[in-house]
Amino acid sequence: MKPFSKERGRCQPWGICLGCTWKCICISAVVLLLLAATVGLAVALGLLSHTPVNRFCTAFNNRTGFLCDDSVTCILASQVCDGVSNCRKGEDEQKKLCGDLPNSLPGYLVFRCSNPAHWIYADQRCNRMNDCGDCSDEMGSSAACPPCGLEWWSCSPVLYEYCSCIPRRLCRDGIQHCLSWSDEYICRP
Ligand SMILES: [Ca+2]
Ligand SMILES: [Ca+2]
Repeated sequence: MKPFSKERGRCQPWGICLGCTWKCICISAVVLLLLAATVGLAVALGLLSHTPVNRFCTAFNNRTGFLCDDSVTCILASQVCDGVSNCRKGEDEQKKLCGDLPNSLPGYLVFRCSNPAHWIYADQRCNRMNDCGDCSDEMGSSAACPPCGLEWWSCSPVLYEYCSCIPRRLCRDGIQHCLSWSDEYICRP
């Protein structure tokens, strides 16, 4: 009867067995498990560091925002391509976003004014300021802004910077801000 060969059952460095012993099967299983764990970790890390596909987010005061790579930080739309890195890795200033404004920006970051030559960032719509220059970002069906709200007084302003609401703090300050003078005679700050 042929004696048991020590070669039989020996594991090669890469974990392949020449024969079949329990020790060899165990070592092979451990190697496979380690490989699987390494692959799993790599996939998990890859997913974690993956750039968010949809960067739309809502910043403070319900304003349209841009989601940074960390998937947590939501900066204002108007902070994208403003020359300042607001996201940790500067992804709000990358060339593919800012190379051909506004066409290189995702549509949700842009509001087109009535005048086709003018555009503003989406968070400047309905902020009560006349950013378009013709108030199309504050009045009309395209802007679809909510009523003035408690902090504002509704009137036709005399100042170019406002459209249909003036800050209530300007009421009764001795200076006309509404065409009707209602800020000085009716409104209470
Ligand atoms: Ca920026
Ligand atoms: Ca505005």
